[in-house]
Amino acid sequence: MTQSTLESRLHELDVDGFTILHDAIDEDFRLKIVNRIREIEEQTLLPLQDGELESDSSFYRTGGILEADPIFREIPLHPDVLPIVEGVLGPDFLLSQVSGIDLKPNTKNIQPLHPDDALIGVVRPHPIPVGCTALWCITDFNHETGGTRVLPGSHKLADIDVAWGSDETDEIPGLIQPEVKGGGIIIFDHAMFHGCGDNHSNQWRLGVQCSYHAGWLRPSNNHFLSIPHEHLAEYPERLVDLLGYKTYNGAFGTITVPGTYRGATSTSRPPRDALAEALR
Ligand SMILES: O=C(O)CCC(=O)C(=O)O
Repeated sequence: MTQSTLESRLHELDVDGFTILHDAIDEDFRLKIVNRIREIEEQTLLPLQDGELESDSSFYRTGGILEADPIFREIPLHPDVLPIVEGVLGPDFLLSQVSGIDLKPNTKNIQPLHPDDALIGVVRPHPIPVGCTALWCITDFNHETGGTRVLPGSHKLADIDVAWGSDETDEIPGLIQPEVKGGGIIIFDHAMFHGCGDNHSNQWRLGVQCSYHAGWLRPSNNHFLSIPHEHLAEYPERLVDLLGYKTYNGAFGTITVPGTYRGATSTSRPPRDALAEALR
């Protein structure tokens, strides 16, 4: 990527909160990703719980994919994505999570618009970005398939004028659902409001969400590498929590093993309380 292309991508991210790299994924690699994620889904999908119906969920989420197959390790290292993410987050940024999100066909998947950094207790608009997602569009993303809806410029808003958790967000002025063919990548600032739409088509809609965080979002010391695991039994439990073995709000610091679970976007609600706190 040339310096001037990089600068124009960063300008788009600054103004709109997102940029789209079309045809950014090698076609053979894209097909390998589809096949491997679908295999992992088949092999690891958790059984339905007592009373749970397949129709209760609208998507499959596959986590831990870096360990599931070495092919996925190329994803966070995409040579056109890395300089853009560095331009947004600064040097030494960190990988936050990589997972597949496969929307079921003919399903109500609409997801309340949300920022990915709702849990970060920093007043909006943030003075600097704290996170950035590269959403790999593995199959076609558009209105028919439930492509991601984005609200350009919303990373610079304190909030959006819509009832929290409302699925009826299609009327928000300025909301768009960009057409991205399988092989494109949407890169967005975590503060930008976005969410997937209903999949009206007969095909599954597969994306891979690759999220990065600013490098300063971590303690000064790396306790996981500094303190041998086998010594932890001698530490007070509270201290072990403080070292990072307890999650923040159940969402940051989770352990992910390769596997697929069912989810329902239309009933998944971002933590409004956490956001309200941040806005106070
Ligand atoms: O898959 C998409 O279109 C967006 C998913 C998303 O924003 C999320 O799960 O937080």
